[in-house]
This record gives sequence, C-alpha cells and structure tokens, in this order.
Amino acid sequence: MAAVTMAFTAYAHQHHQHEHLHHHGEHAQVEFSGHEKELSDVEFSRCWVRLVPGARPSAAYFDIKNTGAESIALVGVRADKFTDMMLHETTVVDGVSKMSMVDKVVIEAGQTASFEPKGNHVMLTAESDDAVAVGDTVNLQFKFEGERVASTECLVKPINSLSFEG
Ligand SMILES: [Cu+2]
Repeated sequence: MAAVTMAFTAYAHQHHQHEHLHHHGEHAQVEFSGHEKELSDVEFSRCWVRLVPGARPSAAYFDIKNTGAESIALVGVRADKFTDMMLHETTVVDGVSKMSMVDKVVIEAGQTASFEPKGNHVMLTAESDDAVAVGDTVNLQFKFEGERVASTECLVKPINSLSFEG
C-alpha cells in the first residue's frame, strides 16, 4: 500500500459515510464533450470490473501509468451501458472502511497508480441487470485535466473476484 500512496495524490471532494448501495445525486458527473484530444502518455493494464448483479453499483480497477514527463490528473470516467460513474477512494477511519468521491487523482510523471479493492476505484452502475455480463469486455474512457482522454479494455468478472488474475 505504501508504494501505491506514493504514486498518486487523491483530492477528497467531500467525506461522508456511505455505502455502495447509496446514490450520489449531489455529485455531478464529469462531462465528456467529444472534442477532447487523446492523451498518449498513459498506459493502462489489468483493468477489470467487479460486476455486482441487480443493477447495483459495481467497481472498476486497473493500473494506470503516466509515461510522460509531466503530471496528469484523472478527473472522470465513462463507459457504454454504465451510469453513475465516479472516482472513489477508500479510507479507514477508526477501523471503519469508508468510501468517498474524489474530484481528481494526480499521477506524477513516471508513476503508476493502482486502483484496487480497498483502495481507489471507479464506481459504476450497469444500466440494467442484463446490460453487462461476466466475461464481457467493456471499454472504459478516462478524462484528464486539460481536455484529454484515454481508454482501455476491461474484463468483466464475477462479484467474488478479488483481482484481475483471480
Ligand atoms: Cu466506491
């Protein structure tokens, strides 16, 4: 975990206790204009979605490497067939794990940030119970500060999965 926290800085937007089942109507989703430019200095790997059935919030995890010479700031995510997508961090306060939305995740030049269970993740909710299935591949599109975008393919895995590999 130490290596992970060194790799990025998460800016907390608002800390409040909630669970995945709750909705987050107070948070506006980042808009994709369609006029963004491609961010080339970024590499994604091991992207997967832990699919929670019943159209309840799922989570996406991945490694993101900044291969450029300047820091980058991830500010939003979207994907077809999913809604309510947001960046979340998990913090443990007094032994209780809490999630909160973050406005952005900064990744310094040359660093890799791991989004993983019990850490940073992308919350996302399938549009319907049959919109997405285990074994599907979904394309996650990421928006960065400076009107830049990048995307990666992610494997949809069952709810009891713990990692990309297992
Ligand atoms: Cu979350």
